[in-house]
Amino acid sequence: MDKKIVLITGASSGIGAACARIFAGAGAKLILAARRWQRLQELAQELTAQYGDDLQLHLLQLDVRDRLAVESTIKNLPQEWADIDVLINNAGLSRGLDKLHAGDFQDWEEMIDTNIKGLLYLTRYVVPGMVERDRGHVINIGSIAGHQTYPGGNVYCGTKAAVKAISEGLKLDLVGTPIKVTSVDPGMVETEFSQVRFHGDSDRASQVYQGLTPLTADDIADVVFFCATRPNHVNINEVILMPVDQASATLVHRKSII
Ligand code: NDP
Ligand code: 8X3
Repeated sequence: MDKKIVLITGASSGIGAACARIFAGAGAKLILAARRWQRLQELAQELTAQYGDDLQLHLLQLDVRDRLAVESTIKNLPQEWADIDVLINNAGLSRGLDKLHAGDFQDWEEMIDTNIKGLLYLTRYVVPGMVERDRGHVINIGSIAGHQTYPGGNVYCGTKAAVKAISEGLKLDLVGTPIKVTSVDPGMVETEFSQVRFHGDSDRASQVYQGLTPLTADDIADVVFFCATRPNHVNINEVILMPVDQASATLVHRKSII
């Protein structure tokens, strides 16, 4: 990974921030993107304090839903940041857990625009450069929600099923090039994910993980890093990982609380 350029979307929190930490430790040059500028700056300060001035960082305030912003941001990257080696399409979110027939249109738009269209925009603007340079790796963060639908998951699960299909499609379309495509598909990971899903209702969010040991963002970053560091001829297509306390999208074991 030394001096390879790694672009991580959704780096201001959770899995994206954990990926930034592990790739920074391996000497990668990091492009960190998210909407919350302050959070990106805090992460940059933390990483610089840990790894010193050798660490090269480029921060982007970017909403992945904005196609024109994605286009101009990628096309106008400074020369020394333009040759992206690894794209980690991590930015994503769930909104609500309503039944489909009671669903909120704004929640739907946000999930579809971020999880599907945002991922497509980054891919569309970054991958041509990878093809030209004859090297690169796209790592999409999918979910078990793309493999199994759960009650109330309807549109979120639909977006992650789309990510699964898009990852498979990209792999098919890039065959004959050395570019790798991977989907890392976790079960329950304790991040800000549930806070965002429940629009900031912290009590409801913490109940999601009550009585079980969820995965951590670092667990996912570890797997992403493994996938990114295989020999040139090895492509990890898909990794599904869950906490030991989880057997499927709908079956988890919770220790009883007295
Ligand atoms: P977090 O809420 O902690 O992080 C989500 C990240 O996505 C934030 O950095 C946020 O940054 C960014 N993001 C959201 N919308 C946009 C946008 N429009 N433009 C740019 N960045 C955006 O959750 P996780 O770390 O858990 O989620 C990361 C990925 O992992 C998501 O794709 C999620 O679906 C997936 N996932 C999560 C699981 C879990 O249980 N936590 C399980 C399986 C998959 P900002 O708000 O600053 O823009
Ligand atoms: C996040 C995992 O099960 O909440 O993608 O959908 S789940």
